[in-house]
Amino acid sequence: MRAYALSMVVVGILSSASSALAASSISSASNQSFPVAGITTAVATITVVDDGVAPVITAAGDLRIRIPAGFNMTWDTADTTATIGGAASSRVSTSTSYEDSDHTLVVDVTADFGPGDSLTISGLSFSNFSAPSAADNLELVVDGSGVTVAHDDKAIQVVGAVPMLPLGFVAAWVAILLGGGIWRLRNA
Ligand SMILES: [Ca+2]
Repeated sequence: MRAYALSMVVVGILSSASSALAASSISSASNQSFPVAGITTAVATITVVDDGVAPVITAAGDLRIRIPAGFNMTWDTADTTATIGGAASSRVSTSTSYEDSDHTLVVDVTADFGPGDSLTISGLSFSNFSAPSAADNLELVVDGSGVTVAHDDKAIQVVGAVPMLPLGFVAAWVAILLGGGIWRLRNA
């Protein structure tokens, strides 16, 4: 048990050291929360910024944005065209593809990024909110190894659906209760 705890500390130190080295970043415009079984929903604009000194996003490695393993939603794979902006917009293709059972968005990088190059990605959607998932973060992957180099500083979560009464049903009951009250006042 003690050895396990120690190894977790070592892993923690190593992972914080590697994230300190990789200064590329990913940031969604906002947190997003989705109801279970909710409709396909547009992603908040995602901004990716490469390291200001030693860029790591390359034509060979491409750029992947991954929904965490076990998180109960997918990218909307019917949408294969992203809206791309930012200084590095000419260095990627707007045509998207998906991997990893639709958990990973692949953006084809066509030319290596320069120091501090930024990219915005929008016009895509999330789908298949199959069950509740606790708040988590999108992951940025910049080569085929699948290693996460940065986590989104905003959160995603799937929340249990709140049962909704049809509006007409609610309105009818309000009318009945009000009507009953008025009848009682008149007949008091
Ligand atoms: Ca490429």
